[in-house]
Formats: sequence, C-alpha cells, structure tokens
Amino acid sequence: MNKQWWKKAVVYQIYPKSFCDGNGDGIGDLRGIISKLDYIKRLGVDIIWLSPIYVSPDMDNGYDISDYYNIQPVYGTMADFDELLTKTHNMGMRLVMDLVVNHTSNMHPWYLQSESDKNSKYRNYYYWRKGKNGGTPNNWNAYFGGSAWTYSAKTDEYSLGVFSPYQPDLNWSYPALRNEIYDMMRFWLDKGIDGFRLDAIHCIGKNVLLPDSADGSPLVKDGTVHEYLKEMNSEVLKNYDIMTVGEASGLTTEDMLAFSGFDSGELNMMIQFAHVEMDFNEDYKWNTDKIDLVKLKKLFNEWQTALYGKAWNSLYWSNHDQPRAVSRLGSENEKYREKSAMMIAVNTHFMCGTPFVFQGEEIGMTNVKWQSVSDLRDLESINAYDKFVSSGKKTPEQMLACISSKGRDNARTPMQWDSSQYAGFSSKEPWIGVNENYKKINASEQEKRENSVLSFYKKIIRLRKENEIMVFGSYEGLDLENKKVFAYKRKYEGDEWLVICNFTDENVQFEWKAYLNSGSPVAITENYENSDYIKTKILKPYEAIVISAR
Ligand code: TEU
Ligand code: CA
Repeated sequence: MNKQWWKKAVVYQIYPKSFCDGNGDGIGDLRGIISKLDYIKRLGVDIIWLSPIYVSPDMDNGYDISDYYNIQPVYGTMADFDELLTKTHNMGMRLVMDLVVNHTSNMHPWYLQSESDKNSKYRNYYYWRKGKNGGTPNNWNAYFGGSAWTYSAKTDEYSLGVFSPYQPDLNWSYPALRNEIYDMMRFWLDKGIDGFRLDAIHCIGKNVLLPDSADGSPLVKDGTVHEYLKEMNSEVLKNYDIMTVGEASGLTTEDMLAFSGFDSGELNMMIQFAHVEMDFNEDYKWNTDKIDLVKLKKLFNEWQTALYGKAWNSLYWSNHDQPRAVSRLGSENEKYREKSAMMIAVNTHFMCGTPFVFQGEEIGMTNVKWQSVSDLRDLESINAYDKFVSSGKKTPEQMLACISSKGRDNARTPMQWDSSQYAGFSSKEPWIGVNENYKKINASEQEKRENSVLSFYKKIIRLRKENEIMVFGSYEGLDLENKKVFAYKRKYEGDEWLVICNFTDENVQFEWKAYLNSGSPVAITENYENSDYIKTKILKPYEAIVISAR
C-alpha cells in the first residue's frame, strides 16, 4: 500500500470564528490561531484544516463566499495568512483550506452580475430558470429551510440555492465556471497550502434539467460529479503534493470507492455522513435520539473492510456541523465524561484511516443546554426552530432540547482555553456564548494533568506515529451483535492489536482471549490507569483498552 504522508497524519480542524480572538473584538481570527500554534504542535497533529477564512457576508459563517482571493477582514489580512502558513510549515505541520465551490454567496460579484443581465458572461455561472405554473421551476426545498429557488425581478427568473438563498449554486456544467474555479485553486496551491477539504462536493453534479424530486429534496447526486472531479484532478490536483478530502452526505460504500479509490483519479478520501446521520428520524436531525451501537458497528465494519487496500477512510465524529461527540456517544455525567471522551477517541483513532480532531474535542468539550433561540447563531437551527414551533409540531422547550442534542452551534461555542472570563478565548464578549462549564473543562487545566482527555489525545496521537499497525493494519470487526462493547482487531506484519471499547456506564464482561492468539497480552493503551481488565475480563464504565499479544 502506498504510504502517502496524509495516511499517517492526524488532522486538526479549526473553526476560526471560535478558536482564539487575537484582537479583542469577540471574534476568533488568524492572529489568535498563530498565538496557539505551539498548543497545536504539542497536541502532535500534522495537518491543520481551516474552515473558510475568505471574504463573506457571514450568513453561513463563511460557507457563503463573496471573494475567493481575499481574507475576511474580521479574521485578518493576507499577510496574517502568509505568516500563519509559514509558521505552520516551519513547525513541521501542514495547512489545508476549505474549498466551498458548490455555491458562492449571493453577494459575490459573479452572482450580482449574473442576476442583473441575461447576457452577462457570468449568467451561466449559476442556475437561472423561469418559473413554472406561477411557481418555482421545480419542487426542491433548501437544506436550511424554505424553497431552493430565489426569484429575481431583474430578469424575471429564479436562481437555485440548495442550501439557502444566501448560497446560490454554481453551475458546474458550464466550462468557463469550472476553469474559473481551477484558477482560484491554483492561486492558493501556488501560495503553498497543502490541500483542500471540498465542501458538499457531492452537490456539484446536478442533472441540469433540474427535475422535480419525489419528496422535494434537492436532486444533487447525478453522477456528473465524478466527471468534474476527474477533470479537477487532471487540471489542478495531480500537479501538487497535497491532501484532498471531499465532504459528501448520502454516500454508499460504493460511492466512497468511486470518489476516493486509490485509482479513482479524484480525491484522497471522503468525509462521509452515514454514521452521523444514524440518529436522524422523520424530523431529520431534530430529535434527542441516540445512535444504535450494533448498527454503528456494522456500518464501520462495512466501510473498514470494503475500503481496505482500495481507498482511505477519514475517521471522525466531530466537526463544526456535528454535536460534541462526548455528548452524542459518551456521557456528560462528571463521573464518566472524561473516560467516555477517551473511549470515543480510542474507538476512532485505532481504526484504519486518517483521524480528524475538531477543536475542543481533545479536551472533552460538551454540547450546550440552549435556553433560548436568541442564544443561537446558526441559520439552520434558527430556521428549524421557527418551522417546528410556528407549525406547532414542537414546543419551544422540545425544539431547544433537539437543538441541544443535534444543533451545529454546539460545536461553535468558543474554544475553552482556561478558566478566565470568556474561557480565555477573548477579552470581549464573544459572538456566541461560552459554554458555562468552561471553568471545569479547559485546555490550561488539562495540559497540567497527566490523566486528562488532552494528555490522553497526545498519547494516542503519538502512538500512531510510532506504530504502523495503527495506520496500515487490516480491520476485523468482532462480536458485531454485542450491544454494549465495540471491539475490533488490527493486524499488520505478524502483529495483532485488539481494540475493546465499552460504550455503556456499566461494568461489562468481555472475553478478550477469544480473539487474541496465545502469547502474553500487553496493554498498548488504556483509559483507566493500571486497569485490571486483562485479568478480570470485566470492562469498567466507558473503559477502552488496546491489547497486543506478543
Ligand atoms: O455541510 C454540508 C452539509 O451539511 C450537507 O452535506 C447536508 O448535511 C446534506 O447534504 C443534507 O442535509 C457543508 C459545511 O460543512 C456546512 O457548514 C455548510 O453549512 C454547508 O456545507 C453549506 O456550505
Ligand atoms: Ca478577533
């Protein structure tokens, strides 16, 4: 198997608006990130993925870009970016940017000119269609609420925005648009960045006939996405030593192989969604449901075995769109919160693939108990609150409980650096409230504590650098029907590691001997110091242990 650098790496995702405020305006920025590079380096990660920092009206926190070639002033200047990139490289780390090219902002000059004149050279950069029967061109609804179509009287036509009216979709069937995007990608790559995370990339291959869908959801996956990504690869990507990771929901395992197979000629890996959509229901994510462990184990088993030797998995539970993993999968009970955060880290990092750590995950940050819709900042949650409460489908309390369980703002509260005011994130009240548990959960306290979540992340990230079995070993899911224990085995060059995770707050019996050949067992890592599990075969609440038989 080729051992490209991004396979051995751990990625650290920074959401700039919430990471660290360097100039006291309550909003995170590039100088704040620069001030924390030592912290990031000490964590041991290899690659920083920056969520968008381009000029934006900020309707979707930067995922609505109005100028791809300049830095959002509130985040800093291009000189600040160049300094961040240089310092990141000088510290032996790499920097990957977020590429948001399914759509721009509706304030992008391309869109403004496209909207104003049917003969503009930019008209076909977007999807413009006449209305039908006095209504929208088709029945699609936008992911963040409302219709996917926005009417413009300027030319008496509608434009398409599958996410929101603030994010009109780019028309990838138009070659001039694709070349415009490729030029922009080369601009950033020629500055020396080390790759891209490609936002909602599954959405660029729409059927240009834009037919009605059965349920009003946008028909985005049409198959032309692979044609465009192959062109992007041959035009741009293959000319650089970079990492590319496509974000796409609704992917089957076959899709993942098509997008990121070693011989696909497209991308290096995908950020897939099937696991983080397992606790969805007829109300989409707006519920307080929990993930079924048996279903989850079977899904991961499918991905790990189907991709092994053919494609590369990303490994994550947390990012700026996901609730905090410890709240979703672990326990907020102080007796178990840290142990469960470490258990989730073991379960994730010891699989085959590249782990993604989202800011704050490494210290076990939790969801927020949102008390009022006025505390929310995410348009997806605010629109959903209005929709469910005004329709009477949910009470305000019920909807706030759903948002506290699954809303995206849970991941976007300020990074908790220390126990000073605003958690050391800023000297001024931040753009979004700080989680009230910051005095208890913060990086400063944990850097000094050997048995903290932060110290544990440093240990397992270091283990990955020292043990190729963790990176390249095969994967075998074990005891898949077990409702409490998630166990799997890694094998590589005669070595075998057994990874055992108790996903419950109970003591659970699990016979490890059934799965490891003879030889004296050695604990590679464990989240309970001096665990007696090997002898007792009883896993403590949220106990995680990795055993090798030498
Ligand atoms: O998210 C993409 C995303 O969430 C969609 O894949 C969606 O979940 C799915 O298609 C159906 O719900 C990315 C960014 O991570 C997110 O922050 C942005 O809001 C979004 O794209 C639009 O740029
Ligand atoms: Ca700032």
